Amino acid sequence: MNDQGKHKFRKRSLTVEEFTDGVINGNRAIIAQAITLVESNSPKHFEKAQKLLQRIMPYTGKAIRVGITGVPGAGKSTLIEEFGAMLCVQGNKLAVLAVDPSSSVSRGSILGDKTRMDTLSKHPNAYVRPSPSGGALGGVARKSRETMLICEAAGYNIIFVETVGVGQSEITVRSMVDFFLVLMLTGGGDELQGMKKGIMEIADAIYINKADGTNKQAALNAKAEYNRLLHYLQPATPGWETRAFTISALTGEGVPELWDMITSFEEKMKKSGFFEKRRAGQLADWMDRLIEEELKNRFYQNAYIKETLPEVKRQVTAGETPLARAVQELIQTYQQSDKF
Ligand SMILES: Nc1nc2c(ncn2[C@@H]2O[C@H](COP(=O)(O)OP(=O)(O)OP(=O)(O)O)[C@@H](O)[C@H]2O)c(=O)[nH]1
Ligand SMILES: [Mg+2]
Repeated sequence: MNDQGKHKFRKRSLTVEEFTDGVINGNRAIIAQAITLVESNSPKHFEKAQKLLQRIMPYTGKAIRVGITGVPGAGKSTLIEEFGAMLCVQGNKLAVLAVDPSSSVSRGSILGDKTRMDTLSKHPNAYVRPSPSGGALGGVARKSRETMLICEAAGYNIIFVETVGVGQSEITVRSMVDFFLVLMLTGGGDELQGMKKGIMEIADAIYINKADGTNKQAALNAKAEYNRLLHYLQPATPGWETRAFTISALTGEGVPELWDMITSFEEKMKKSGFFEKRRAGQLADWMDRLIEEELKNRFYQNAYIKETLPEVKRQVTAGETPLARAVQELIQTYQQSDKF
């Protein structure tokens, strides 16, 4: 665990009331501080952050939450910039967050390159926040989830959660958004590969980006191919048909239609009741995940376990103790020692 964040409060720290009022009034400086608070790993900040989250709860949940993924270079930043600018001009308030477990301050996170979202991050209606740095996916995602709630309470009516398309983080982002958008590229010849099947199964829409210039025809072909494949897959959202489209983040072609689709999705899902049902399910899943994580951390951080685990492991691998019995004994001793 790093305790970065601990030293960020040099000024007098705000009270929970001040945080709450500032967030609800959309005060950008306070929103930023509130996010730093929920991102902190210090137990003291944790308490305060939870109190803040409790207070803002009635103001949360009203935004449409959109997940955006795609391999590096797929055009996520370019699309968010273009799409985001359009939404802000229409009077929406947009928050752009990121989930990037591998990011570190030195290496720069996906949204660390704010320069690539230059126009958007300067727009008064947009709030762009890079991924919390470092740590395991679970921790990063929890923080992003809480950041999302802060943004909602601050009046942002559209939330984008960006993640880079490299495995587990996509599933995690899927579990915190209403609509999940996957950006794809043409070529590579692996359209048919199983690797992409997994991602197609959690997508609400697939967009073949860079459908411009000489690449346009290839993009149209890829779209047809994806649509053929999607036909055989179970849609990610019951009552919604996941389809493939072409788009150009660079020229903006297809961007207005993307928003039309997201709004019709929202309308349809709210009507069917699945919108609320999914959100409730997501919360229940997150709760299970947090419990698992918390229990696991407590176990491995327990002084007795830390001390004896290597020896017990040695006994098991040497064939001196049966595995299940060793585990049972460890847990029992942990439960007893944890009482103190
Ligand atoms: N021709 C064309 N180029 C595009 C389009 N969208 C993005 N690009 C270019 O593709 C490159 C990568 O785009 P980014 O938006 O940085 O991609 P990304 O998905 O954010 O990439 P990472 O941040 O590395 O994960 C840039 O040089 C963009 O200018 C498009 O629609 N058409
Ligand atoms: Mg990017």
